[in-house]
Amino acid sequence: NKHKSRVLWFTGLSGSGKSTLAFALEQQLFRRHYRSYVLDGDNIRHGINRDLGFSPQDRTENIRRIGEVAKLMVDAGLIVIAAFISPYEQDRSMVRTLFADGEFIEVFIDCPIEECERRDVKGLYKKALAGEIPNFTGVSAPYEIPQNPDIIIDTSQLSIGESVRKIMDYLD
Ligand code: GGZ
Repeated sequence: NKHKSRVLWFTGLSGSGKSTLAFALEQQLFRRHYRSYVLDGDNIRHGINRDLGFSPQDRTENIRRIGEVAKLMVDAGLIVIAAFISPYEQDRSMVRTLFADGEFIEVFIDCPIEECERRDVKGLYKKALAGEIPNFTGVSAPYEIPQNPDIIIDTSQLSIGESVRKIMDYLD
């Protein structure tokens, strides 16, 4: 276990490609015999955080708990990839304080909202724009752009492979 365990914290809009990129990166890390684990809405919001919704307070609590879980997993020696919108700067910097210097890597998954709306993988933007989903990030709830991310990935410009390589280069 000679690699340094850490958390790669993906932040970005719904549909920006966080989960897709997270799992592609996990695969690449696995090939290199690194132990990693992806935390995302599917394994967190349906489980430990199923009592939480999308109000500002609930999002803050969502991110706080995920930060604590990620910390435990980093203590256990894993490379953790956390893929959550995490729209508030204050919540992201709070999570950063849980980790030692260099252990928390903020990755801004930067995709123009027009492109996220065009992809609309789950039809959520359509519903949100029709007023059927309150507090939808980018439509009726804020997304605070990271001011000082460690890595920026524009998924409207880079392929998945190129994006994975950019992150691997950073880790190397
Ligand atoms: C934003 C929402 C909302 C609202 C449901 N706003 O694209 P998805 O579907 O699969 O990912 C989104 C996910 C966001 O959960 P997070 O835990 O990442 O959010 S946060 O970090 O802000 O706590 C989206 C779906 O949940 N979803 N309602 N109102 N996204």
